[in-house]
Amino acid sequence: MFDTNAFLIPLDKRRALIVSDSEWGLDELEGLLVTMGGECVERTLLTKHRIDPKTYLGSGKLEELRKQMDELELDLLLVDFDLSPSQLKNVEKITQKLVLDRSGIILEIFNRHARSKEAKLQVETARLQYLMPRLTNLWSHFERQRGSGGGALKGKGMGEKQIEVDRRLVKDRLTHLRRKLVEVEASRDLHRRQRESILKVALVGYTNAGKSTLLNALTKSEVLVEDALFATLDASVRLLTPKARPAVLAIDTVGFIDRLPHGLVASFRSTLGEVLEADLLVHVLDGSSEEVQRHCEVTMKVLAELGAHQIPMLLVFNKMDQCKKTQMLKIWANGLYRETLDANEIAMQNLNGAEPPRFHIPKEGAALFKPVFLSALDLSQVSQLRERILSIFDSQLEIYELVVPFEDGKTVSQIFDLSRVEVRRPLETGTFFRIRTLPEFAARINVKRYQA
Ligand SMILES: Nc1nc2c(ncn2[C@@H]2O[C@H](COP(=O)(O)OP(=O)(O)OP(=O)(O)O)[C@@H](O)[C@H]2O)c(=O)[nH]1
Ligand SMILES: [Mg+2]
Repeated sequence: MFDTNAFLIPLDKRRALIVSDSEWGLDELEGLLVTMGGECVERTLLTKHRIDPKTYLGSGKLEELRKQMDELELDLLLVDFDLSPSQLKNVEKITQKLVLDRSGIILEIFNRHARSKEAKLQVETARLQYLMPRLTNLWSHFERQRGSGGGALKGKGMGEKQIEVDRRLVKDRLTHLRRKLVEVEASRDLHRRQRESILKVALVGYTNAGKSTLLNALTKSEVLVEDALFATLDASVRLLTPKARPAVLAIDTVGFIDRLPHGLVASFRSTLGEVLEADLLVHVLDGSSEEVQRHCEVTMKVLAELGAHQIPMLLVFNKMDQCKKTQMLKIWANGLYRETLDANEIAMQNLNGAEPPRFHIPKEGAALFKPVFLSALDLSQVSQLRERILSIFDSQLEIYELVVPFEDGKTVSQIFDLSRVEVRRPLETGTFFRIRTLPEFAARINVKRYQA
């Protein structure tokens, strides 16, 4: 029996040195490590450095890091870039420490947080693909994990034999996982089709922006909220509450992060397929973060990669209760929404000498609505957001009038499901309805038959 747990990289209580070439990179990596129960003891900010093809950082720099780690008794080197399998091997050789790169730690977190069957299958696939070429290198850690210290295979050269076995096991497991995924995807497509006749709003955004908190507030439900990176890995789907007419589904999605590992993007493409089905994207941003502009750019980029950039979008700046630069943020966000900001307008806003907004987000084609600023913890603000979402949908609804014969109960129930009834009055020939709905829903109800 294959046990993937034997291939977990133990991070609990690790004492780490973190290396990045940006402050935000260090912060983000530290956040990832803390989420996994490790501790960042030392941070190294790289200033100008040349990428060494063999070790990425160069052997001199690595020697220096090793000494520093020995002195501080650190056992994990966490680097904010992706190392090839051979680079990883060389870095471990020089430092004599457990080394993890950006993709490596993100994969460990995804692995720990996957809940649904599908997410588990996707993450395990991505992880094993990542580990496969690195097995030789990480083998000693796994061996310790198994607590066998070699066991029956003890002896010189036995490690290599075990690695051979492991590699074959991993390969078989991957084949098995792929087969399972196809099955799960088929059953999800079925559910998805059943939801076709409902308006959908997907909450998307950088990890930890507050998507799940907002979903809970909008739908009065209890999806897991955590001050952790990647708390959500499954698309949770809930009806807006109180129920809207026509009904609106809100979908919570996995958070994005800068430089998401390749394997993960590929394996989450199907989960994120939910995003592509949405009629509206609510792009949630942590308005209190210094990094809000970069978060916004990353999310826009991933959405474009997924092919979701054509879906209308409403930007929601969350955590305004904690925001220290509200005015700057509003100027920047409103500038985005209108694409350009008049120079006079900037001058009129009292910027106190601060730089005007620099970032520009491409938004090819899709409508971008006037942004909303709120705190997901403030229920009256959330209910205003709900109204806003409904009013955006309302603008796409059309009015139809029809008389449904009394005996056609099926159409009457479809009308209540798929539209908002504004007038309902019994006539001699049947019931008169004035309804508001999407043209495609009207076609599905087949209103033409009974049009007044
Ligand atoms: N102060 C404040 N905290 C908030 C607000 N909204 C969310 N949070 C907190 O932010 C943290 C992350 O919230 P989540 O809702 O889990 O974020 P998420 O976007 O779903 O995160 P992932 O699922 O990890 O991508 C939690 O600790 C929330 O309590 C807000 O408006 N104000
Ligand atoms: Mg979440």
